[in-house]
Amino acid sequence: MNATLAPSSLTLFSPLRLGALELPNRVVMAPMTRNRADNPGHVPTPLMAEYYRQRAGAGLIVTEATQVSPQGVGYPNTPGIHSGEQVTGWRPVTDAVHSAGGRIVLQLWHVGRISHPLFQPEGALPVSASDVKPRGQSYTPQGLMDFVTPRPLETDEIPGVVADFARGAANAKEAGFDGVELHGANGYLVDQFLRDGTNRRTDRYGGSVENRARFLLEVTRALRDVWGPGRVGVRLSPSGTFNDMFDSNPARTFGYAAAALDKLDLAYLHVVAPDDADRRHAPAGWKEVPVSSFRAQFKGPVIAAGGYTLATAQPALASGEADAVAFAKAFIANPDLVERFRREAPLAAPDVSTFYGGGEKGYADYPALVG
Ligand code: 8OZ
Repeated sequence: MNATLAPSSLTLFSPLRLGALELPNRVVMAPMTRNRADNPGHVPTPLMAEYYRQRAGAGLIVTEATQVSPQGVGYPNTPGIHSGEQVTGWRPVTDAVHSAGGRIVLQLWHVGRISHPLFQPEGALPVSASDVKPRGQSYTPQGLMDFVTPRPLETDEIPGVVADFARGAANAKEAGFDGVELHGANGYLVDQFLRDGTNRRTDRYGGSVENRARFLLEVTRALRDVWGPGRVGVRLSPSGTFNDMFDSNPARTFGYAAAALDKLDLAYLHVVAPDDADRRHAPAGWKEVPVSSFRAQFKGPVIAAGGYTLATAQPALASGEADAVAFAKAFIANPDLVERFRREAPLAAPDVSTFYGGGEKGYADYPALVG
């Protein structure tokens, strides 16, 4: 087991081994889309290096979701990991975090149907598991537009998409990351294959839970082949309703996925807990799946995410629900979050208007308590 202390004596400040990664504390910086790669090549910028450097006190930084191909883009100004310029642009980010004593893994992403022809090469249709159109709208460069009905990937195209993820993993290695996390959550391509609300396929990637999990497992194995054991994490959101997602039996679907992932030498499983937004948007038949439900199937370390505070994270560790806890909004406004937690200092409130895009304001200008 990863934990060397009895669960009851664990705190957020206890060290933790996640596969091959050694964390000095259990406070993880959650992946957050910040839309600052504001250039035509979707190249990470020096400002991004400064933003991540400021947050190197985290036990582990998981970067913002990063597309593995031009087809995988679905929002303005998100960074990629498919071109040489992007690899060169990420290098100052990993160097800055490492020089400041931190660890950083890159989150690999393909949005699938949560794209729009305006983001796609030659205005093509976005791809997905099946032709199921999400309700809602896309934030295109020309403003909000209704989502479109995606084009189901042909069976023989799927190895090419798996290869895009593998190339992203190899590029992440070249850029100096400590590992990669597969974005299998929040209604993007991997999740679109996994859940039966978006997967109506009749080939070996659809139907049974074994078939729906095949894409997730093929991609994860490809990442493991690039990185070796203990340097690949996977993020899942079993209760998530964001991006119009639904599964008729999430405990079974995600229980199967967790058990299969248990055999793939992961660094960790990253589970998004149900939150109030999921409950508000819950369709008929929605079932909440607690983070702790996967402990039986997945024996490795678990990172819990989704609305935790210092007050709720400590019991989550002490009870054995999770081995580490990821914080999102708190890390936006408190670059030295671990230190603030340690001192039980008050937290600064983030400015929502600068979450998604803009420059330095509301991004790299939140002060630390000291220095
Ligand atoms: C908020 C806005 C844009 C993208 C996710 C990558 O939900 C995202 C995302 C969140 O995982």
